[in-house]
Amino acid sequence: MARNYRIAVIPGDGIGKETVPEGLRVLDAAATRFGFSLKLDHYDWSCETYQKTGAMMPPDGLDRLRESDSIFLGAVGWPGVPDHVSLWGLLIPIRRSFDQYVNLRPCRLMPGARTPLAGRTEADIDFYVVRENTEGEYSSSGGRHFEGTEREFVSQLTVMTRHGVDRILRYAFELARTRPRRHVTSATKSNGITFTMPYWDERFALMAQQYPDVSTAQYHIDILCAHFVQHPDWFDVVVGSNLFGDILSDLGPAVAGSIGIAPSANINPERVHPSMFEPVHGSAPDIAGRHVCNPIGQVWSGAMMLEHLGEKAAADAIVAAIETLLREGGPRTRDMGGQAGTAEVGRALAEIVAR
Ligand code: GGG
Repeated sequence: MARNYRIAVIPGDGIGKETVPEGLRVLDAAATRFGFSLKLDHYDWSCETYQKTGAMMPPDGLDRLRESDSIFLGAVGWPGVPDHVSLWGLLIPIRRSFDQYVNLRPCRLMPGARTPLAGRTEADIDFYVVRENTEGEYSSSGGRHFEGTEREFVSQLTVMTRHGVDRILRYAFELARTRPRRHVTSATKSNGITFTMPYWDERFALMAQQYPDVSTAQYHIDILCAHFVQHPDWFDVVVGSNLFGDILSDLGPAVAGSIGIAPSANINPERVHPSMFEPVHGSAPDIAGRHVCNPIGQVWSGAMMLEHLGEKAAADAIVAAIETLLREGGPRTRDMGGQAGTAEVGRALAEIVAR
């Protein structure tokens, strides 16, 4: 049977416009080698769209995306448009409308990558951050009150539903069962935040009872950040709320050598809706337009997309190509100590995948 996949492509802002073409180049090489095809629908939605039209995407944007098997996204955010406007205008509506409640973010020290942690090897840094992706601290509930007066104050609600907490915890435990160590760490801050975080802890303890074969640990987010740096080998699957998961999944790749290589998947595990694949990094206005950014996070996100689509062999070939390139001293961008441009790395990866 012909394997054809329809992919919505949104480069977005800044370096997203430079990394997405390299991601597509490598996906194209994988499609040719493994005998499937990708039909691409290109959408130029970005902060520029917002500046021209007052919205990050057109009114029928979500309906258009609904037609796709997956969404391949670059980065969102650009100076001149407040970050919360761009995020809530594009990324968050997609995550929420398509119930992409899992944000899966692998953190691995790749062969040949340089960790800032002295003496650490590949075996020491290899874990997943599982971030809750549709509720928690990212809530639109709150307000600005007594604006412009001395009594001015702002508030924002954190929303944790039993349904939302349980399903992300279950995903983390199920993921742990697929891994040799079978260990889940939970991140909260239950001493300072007295309703939502203790509730998460309670649900975590109950979920753990259903997985006696999985060991667990629980830390406050502050000391957990310290442990990421001092003891990255303690971690296997780390599950956290929307905000804590976001923070940990920048810190994780930083200890693994570069946030430029970190991929992520926004997954609707039930496959009722399309899932979305994007690098962890943002639009990086400081280096955008210079074609020096690292495309590996985008390329690796493409591998996660193929795995989700059922093209496991092609996904594995892309990850193996990244490992080969880094292990064998292939071209690398400045964030990894090299001098290569974005396209040079993309071309080298596509060449290895095609072999
Ligand atoms: N490619 C990821 C990206 O553009 N991130 C922008 C950002 O600020 N994301 C926040 C989030 O993931 O919640």
